[in-house]
This record gives sequence, structure tokens and C-alpha cells, in this order.
Amino acid sequence: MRVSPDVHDALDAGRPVVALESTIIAHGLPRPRNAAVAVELESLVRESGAVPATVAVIDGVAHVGLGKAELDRVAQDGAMRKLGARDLAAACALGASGATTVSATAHLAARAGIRVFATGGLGGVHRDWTSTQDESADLALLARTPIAVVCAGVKSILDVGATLQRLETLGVTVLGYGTREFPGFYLRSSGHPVDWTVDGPAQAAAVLRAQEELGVASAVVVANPVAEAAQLDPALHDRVLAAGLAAAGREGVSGQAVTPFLLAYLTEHTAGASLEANLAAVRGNVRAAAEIAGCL
Ligand code: PSU
Ligand code: MN
Repeated sequence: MRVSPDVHDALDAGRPVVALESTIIAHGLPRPRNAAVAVELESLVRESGAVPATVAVIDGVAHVGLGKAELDRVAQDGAMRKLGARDLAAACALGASGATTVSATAHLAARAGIRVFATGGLGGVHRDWTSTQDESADLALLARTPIAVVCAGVKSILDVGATLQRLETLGVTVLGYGTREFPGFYLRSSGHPVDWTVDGPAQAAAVLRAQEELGVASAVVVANPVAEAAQLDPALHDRVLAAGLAAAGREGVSGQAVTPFLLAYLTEHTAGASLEANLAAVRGNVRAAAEIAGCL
């Protein structure tokens, strides 16, 4: 694992650091927009007073903190694999390159000593779980990794209620960030309530400090809804998502390909509106993560 010099220095000096994942760049957003977004998210972290640490595996080295050339490689190299935590050792030992999902990013970031991580939406339990048993490895990894993940809930392509139940079973703390309702990724609300609400970065940081003091080694999900003006029209969302799920079934999309397929389907069939909502959510999460890291 290689921690970049600026991330290393910031951690050493106790300055705020925010980890960013790379799967959203390589597999979650369309090219060429993704390359600009990778740079934009890092700038947003800096403007918000923290040091960005984008995580990816490049030529067998797990990087925490990327340079511009490496960020471009993640965005542009079509051969970048999608790596969960279970893939890290194989990728490094065999000299492979890949973007890291929430699970792999959270693992590497926590190992580097980073306490806050921002993304769009967590993976979770897929709607056809009873037949496919498809549950993102994000959930089990968060159960054993002490890090705050600032996200707009879980992706709405999933079974949100089942995912919340699994987070409870796995012992992952869930905080609504200024909301009593669990966010719905592209939408402000998923319709599901949360047990705990924090009013801003200081309270979120206080929960993280308490987790550390109490020796609770699981993650804290900080669920931050997309801004009202930026959310996707709920009726459009429901209609296009139903069509996308049907298309995925017809085309036999399975495993790691399901999430990228559905995100791309939504982008195409909402004429880019879902992409804008996704980006707005990520930007909001990056800002909130930097503020929380600052309070810590
Ligand atoms: N959030 C986004 N876009 C994404 C993802 C999250 O806004 O593409 C990625 C994350 O890397 C997450 C992954 O870990 O989707 C989940 O994939 P799967 O369902 O295959 O576990
Ligand atoms: Mn899956």
C-alpha cells in the first residue's frame, strides 16, 4: 500500500483528510465526464479545508492518494477492473489495476488512518436477492471497519428496506444528516425512517469519537440527502428504474455488472437528469465529509 506524500503529511500532522472511492469514477459515471468529476471532487475537498485521498490499485500497488496522471488513468483506462475488498490481495499480488468500490476503499483508507470517506450511494441488498443472493460486499466490510462513510443513502436501484435491515443486523451505525428519513440516493427520501439524526458536522464527529472511545469497530454511515432542488423527479425515477430493472433481467446482467448497468440505464433514459442528481449528491457528501473531518 502506498500513501501519497501529501496524505501522509496531513495524517501525521492531524489535519483533516477525506478518502474518495474510484469505482464511481471508472464504472459509475460516463466517459469523458468522469475524468473531470475526479478532479472536481478532489478540488471540492481542498476548498472545504481537507486533503483528498482518492483510492485505487494501479499496476499492483494499492494507492491512497492519487496524482493527476493516476486519476486520469482511473477515468480513461477501459481495462480498470472493479475491486471489492476481497479482490485487493489478488490484484496487488498479480500486478493488476482496478478501481476500488466502497468496500475496498473503506478498508484501505481505514488502514492508512483515515476516518472519513465520501461517496455517492452505498451498495446493498439487490431487489432480486431471494433468487440471486446479490448483496454488496460493502455491507459486511462496513461491519468490521471503523470509518465514517458520508453517502446519500444506498443506491435506489436496491431494496432499501432490506439493506437497512442488514445494516442493523451487521451492527453498522446509521445517522441521518439533518434528516429523520433515510435518503434515497437520487431522491431526498427513501421513505424509510432513521433511528438517529445529527444536525451537522460537530455532532457527526462527536459520534465518531464516541465510537472510538467505546471500542465500537464498525463503520458509521452518515446519510446525507441530495439538495431538494437537485433531486430527480420521483415519478420519472420510479418509471425509468422499473424499466431498467426489467432490461437487466431480460439481458441477463448479473454480479458486478448489475450496478454499473442500472446507473448507465438511468442516465440514458432520463436524458442525463439522474447523472446530475447523482453528481449533486456526491458533491454534497464530499463537502459534508470535509467538514466532519475538520471537526474531528
Ligand atoms: N456510488 C455512486 N456510484 C457508484 C458507486 C457508489 O454514486 O458507482 C459504486 C460504489 O463503488 C459501490 C458500488 O461500492 O457502486 C457497489 O457495487 P456492487 O453493487 O456491485 O457491490
Ligand atoms: Mn453485487
